[in-house]
Amino acid sequence: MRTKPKRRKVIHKSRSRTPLRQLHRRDGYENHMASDRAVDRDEQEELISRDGTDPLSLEATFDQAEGRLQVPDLYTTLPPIKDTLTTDTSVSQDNIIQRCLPHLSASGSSVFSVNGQGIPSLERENHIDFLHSTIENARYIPYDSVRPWVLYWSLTALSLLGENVETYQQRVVETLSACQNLGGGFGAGHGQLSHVATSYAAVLSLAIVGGSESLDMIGRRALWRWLGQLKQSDGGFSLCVGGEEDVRGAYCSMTIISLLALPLELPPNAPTRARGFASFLDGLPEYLSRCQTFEGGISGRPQSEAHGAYAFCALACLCIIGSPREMLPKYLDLPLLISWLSSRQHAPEGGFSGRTNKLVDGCYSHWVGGCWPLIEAAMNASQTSGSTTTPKIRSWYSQEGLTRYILSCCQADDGGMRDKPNTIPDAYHTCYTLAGLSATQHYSCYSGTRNAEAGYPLNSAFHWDSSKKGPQRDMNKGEDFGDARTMLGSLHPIYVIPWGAVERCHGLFSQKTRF
Ligand code: FPP
Ligand code: K
Ligand code: ZN
Repeated sequence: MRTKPKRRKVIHKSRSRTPLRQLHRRDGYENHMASDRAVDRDEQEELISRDGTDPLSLEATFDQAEGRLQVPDLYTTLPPIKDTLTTDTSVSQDNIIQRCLPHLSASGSSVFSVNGQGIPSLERENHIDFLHSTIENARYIPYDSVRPWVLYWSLTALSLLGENVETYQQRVVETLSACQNLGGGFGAGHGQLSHVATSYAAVLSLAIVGGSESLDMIGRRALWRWLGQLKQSDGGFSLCVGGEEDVRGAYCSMTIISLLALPLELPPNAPTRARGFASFLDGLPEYLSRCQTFEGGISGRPQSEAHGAYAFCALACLCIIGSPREMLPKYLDLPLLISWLSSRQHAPEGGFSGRTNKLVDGCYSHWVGGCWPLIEAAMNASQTSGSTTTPKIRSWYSQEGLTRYILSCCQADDGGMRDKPNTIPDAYHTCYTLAGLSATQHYSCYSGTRNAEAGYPLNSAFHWDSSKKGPQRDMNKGEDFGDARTMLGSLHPIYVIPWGAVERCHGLFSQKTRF
């Protein structure tokens, strides 16, 4: 176990912490499924009276912003067009802008050093410390419902930060052995019902730490039989036996099936065999297609609201079934999807929201940001066979904006990454903000030539390559806007684990297509 290094806090600006930070500092564990601890209206009013300044007045913020000249206006000024109708939604949006502006203009980060362009440094050592202690704390009761997830989020984030996570092999195997059920799959803890999301997190965690013991402990035959019970007659998958169904079920199931090279044919006990299904793939792309909404985004189930997290699940699942160039245009209205995805990035905040009329949140750096490489791969289809490093379609979102949001607004003072300023950092947001930041630094490219190749039939996900874009290089502008110290490792665009972990898993199991 590493010893805690000395904090390298650089006090860059003469300002002390803003009252906002002191007022709303709370402790405790937050996972994304809990409601966000946003500063609400009452708190805003309390803040105005204590501080004596109105946080909704731009001037008050800007007068104190010493470094603002270094930051482009796009990230320091209000959007040029404002609807005059005031609603709860518009007030929340106004408030979040005011919470982000001091951070974006480099006046709010009292503890981070900023570069010449007003972008704070990545507080690597603090985040590493935060993640190691999160794994350490995962033994306690509050983590009972998310333990495999906490391992996955922490291990993925530590890998991105360049830490060697093999040291966790033994502990991960022990923890997850207790979660595995004889009837197949993993629950969140000992004696808990198997769930496809915890099974996904468990399988990915075992792949990340590596070692023969880790991957060999997975009961593949039981897992295959259990997954057969999740397959539904509309083509999708439920999350647990007899439980709800949404696109997470489809993505998590297909991730497990393809990474572990489980047979695609449904096990004999699968209920949908009686409905004429023979394969896990039957009706699946058509089901995902039905989840695209009138807005162009993708919802958790047909006839529901489009959300970035479900969009990633559906796109990644389609890219497991086949190549992006074949699957995405065939099953989705791509222009409409691109339009909706583009609307997820906000200015001046720079980050992504998960859905229309909602707020930016660091975790969508991955859920929304992770959709883009998959779409770009579909759009670059005609060119990829030539070169993987000079794509025709460069990034369709502002990488600079996202980088600014992540580094300015999502880094908690004492380590860990958060949803937005004044929320509590957690492993979930640390994982997905760093994954999003990493995707601005590396270009993922589909390199396969055809859909089905010899050997295991689901090969598409194993035909991706990664190349470095360079430190914080904006693919569209060709300019550097960050520095090399923010560079992170890269992740596989579909499995969201380090490339080596994917290769290890595929290498082992694609040879073992029989149990
Ligand atoms: C809304 O939360 C969130 C959702 C509707 C989807 C959550 C799903 C995930 C995070 C994806 C899980 C993926 C896997 C692979 C298991 P909210 O209302 O608190 O947030 P919002 O205001 O940003 O929409
Ligand atoms: K949220
Ligand atoms: Zn979030």
